[in-house]
Amino acid sequence: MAAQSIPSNSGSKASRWTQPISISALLMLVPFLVMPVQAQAQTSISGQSCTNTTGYDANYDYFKTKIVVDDAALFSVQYKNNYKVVTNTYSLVNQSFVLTQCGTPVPDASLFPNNTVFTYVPASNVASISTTGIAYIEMLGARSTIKAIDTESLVTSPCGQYGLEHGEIQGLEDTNMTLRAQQLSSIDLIFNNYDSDPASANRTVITSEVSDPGPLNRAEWLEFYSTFFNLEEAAQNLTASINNNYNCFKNAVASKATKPVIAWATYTAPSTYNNNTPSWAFSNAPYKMILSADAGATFYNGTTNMTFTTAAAFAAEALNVDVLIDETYTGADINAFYTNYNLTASSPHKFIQNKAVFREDGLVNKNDGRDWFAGAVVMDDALLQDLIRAVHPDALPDNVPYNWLRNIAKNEPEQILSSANCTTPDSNAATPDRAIQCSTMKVGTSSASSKTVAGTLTAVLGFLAIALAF
Ligand SMILES: *[C@@H]1O[C@H](CO)[C@@H](O)[C@H](O)[C@H]1NC(C)=O
Ligand SMILES: *[C@@H]1O[C@H](CO)[C@@H](O)[C@H](O)[C@H]1NC(C)=O
Ligand SMILES: *[C@@H]1O[C@H](CO)[C@@H](O)[C@H](O)[C@H]1NC(C)=O
Ligand SMILES: *[C@@H]1O[C@H](CO)[C@@H](O)[C@H](O)[C@H]1NC(C)=O
Ligand SMILES: *[C@@H]1O[C@H](CO)[C@@H](O)[C@H](O)[C@H]1NC(C)=O
Ligand SMILES: *[C@@H]1O[C@H](CO)[C@@H](O)[C@H](O)[C@H]1NC(C)=O
Ligand SMILES: *[C@@H]1O[C@H](CO)[C@@H](O)[C@H](O)[C@H]1NC(C)=O
Ligand SMILES: *[C@@H]1O[C@H](CO)[C@@H](O)[C@H](O)[C@H]1NC(C)=O
Ligand SMILES: *[C@@H]1O[C@H](CO)[C@@H](O)[C@H](O)[C@H]1NC(C)=O
Ligand SMILES: CC(=O)N[C@H]1CO[C@H](CO)[C@@H](O)[C@@H]1O
Repeated sequence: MAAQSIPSNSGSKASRWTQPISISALLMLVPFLVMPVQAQAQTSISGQSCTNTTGYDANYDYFKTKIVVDDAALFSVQYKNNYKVVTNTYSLVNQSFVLTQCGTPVPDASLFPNNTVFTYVPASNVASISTTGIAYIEMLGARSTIKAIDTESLVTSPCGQYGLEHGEIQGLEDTNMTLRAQQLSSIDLIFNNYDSDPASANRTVITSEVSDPGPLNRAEWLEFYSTFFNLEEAAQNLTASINNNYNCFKNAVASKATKPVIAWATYTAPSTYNNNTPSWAFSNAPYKMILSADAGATFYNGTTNMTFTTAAAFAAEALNVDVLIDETYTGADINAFYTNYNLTASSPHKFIQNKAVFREDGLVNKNDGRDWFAGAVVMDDALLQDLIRAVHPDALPDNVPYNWLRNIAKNEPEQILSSANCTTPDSNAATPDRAIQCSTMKVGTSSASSKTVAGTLTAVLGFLAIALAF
């Protein structure tokens, strides 16, 4: 059984598991012995198809749009005329993928490290082991290539659920490994966050979007995924749009005089995994620090320790936290929160008095699968929008809807995603980003003085320019 993938890169701390997974499986990122994979029957996606073998021209550049990695820290892409070398440079992975334009010759395997995976592009028959990978592939408009999904009961993507219900996508078997191997044997390429299934290392792509230490880093993994589908142009357009929108939100709160204190916290119940010792901890994941700062907040992870063995010690450290994001997996309402942290509605903590306690389960499926591990990893502009709603709601239009971060202190409900929410059942349609368009947003739409943020910024910048000119 595999896990829903984990977006937290918690620095020195071990990742927080959200679904059962064998820790030894995580550690099995052993080098893979790999030989070039033979071409399987390829069908075209998005109007692309294999190169006509007889027409192969070694001097022709088969990849017109090339990725330039400028935000992500954990992958690289190198282009040759008829193949590209994509490398996951995360130290725990350190593996290259040689993507050859199908119908053209595969380069000599001896030129590459022996754990290199060879495949043909554009891929048209893939599986995603994590729900995170589905979100990336769908945003690129390549859902038609997804033939199998693991942890299918946790899929939040409405169109992913639609595909499963309509037999376009199969769920991978979790208990009968013979059957699972049979299912995977018909798949050309398997995206996984951790390791590979038996006998499929030479078809597995390990992705590390959840370990890349910044929100825009994570979004840029769209470009990593795109190389497998020759969808670089779409990926560049998407990341440019996410970055622009993200930076617009960031600018909209940059001049806020107050920077409310925000903390991301987890309660870990006693269990056999921790010697029956409960703990209460602040997160210091780099992407959360960056997101918090970009939302106009002051990131807080304690003054003495980050992890505490009594609720009282944690509570004492958290007294002046204005906004608390509770990352505990279970405990869906404010009363459960009070129980987990041994607090009450009359505790003096600012986040309680402010009614500012948020959870990451604002978008879930009917089985409590969390879109936090899927859409929220890639749609970083929408994620920043959610965080600004938690910290500086006045910077956003009135009643802007929430995505993942819901306020349990105000009893905001979980929003259930089902196949009925798939508004683009065409499997080549790109999943739209959940963010509002920041550049056109009207702040305080209920008042007569509403104005766009872009307009305000222009006015402020214009004023600064005049001031500086003197
Ligand atoms: C792969 O190469 C490494 C050294 O570069 C070597 O230690 C290892 O045995 C090789 N694996 C196989 C299966 O050849
Ligand atoms: C991939 O690996 C499996 C077993 O690990 C092997 O049976 C298969 O032949 C390999 N495929 C290629 C094309 O080398
Ligand atoms: C492949 O290319 C050759 C030479 O350019 C051409 O004669 C042939 O018709 C092409 N085949 C297809 C299926 O396009
Ligand atoms: C990554 O793998 C390459 C090729 O096997 C090797 O030369 C390099 O030292 C590795 N880098 C790290 C950081 O392990
Ligand atoms: C596992 O799947 C295989 C292949 O479909 C099947 O032959 C076998 O009976 C299954 N085993 C069990 C225990 O269901
Ligand atoms: C990318 O954006 C450019 C400029 O807006 C547009 O012309 C092009 O069609 C877009 N391409 C894709 C694949 O979205
Ligand atoms: C901080 O950690 C140290 C060592 O783990 C421990 O001795 C100390 O009591 C902790 N402080 C608090 C406030 O929990
Ligand atoms: C919970 O807090 C109360 C005081 O607010 C304290 O008396 C009690 O011992 C605490 N319980 C635990 C389990 O920490
Ligand atoms: C999902 O669809 C239902 C109707 O089927 C709708 O009520 C709900 O608002 C939608 N949820 C989201 C988050 O779009
Ligand atoms: C208690 C603790 O470890 N606090 C850390 C919070 O994060 C900053 C970096 O922003 C560290 O310097 C602190 O040590």
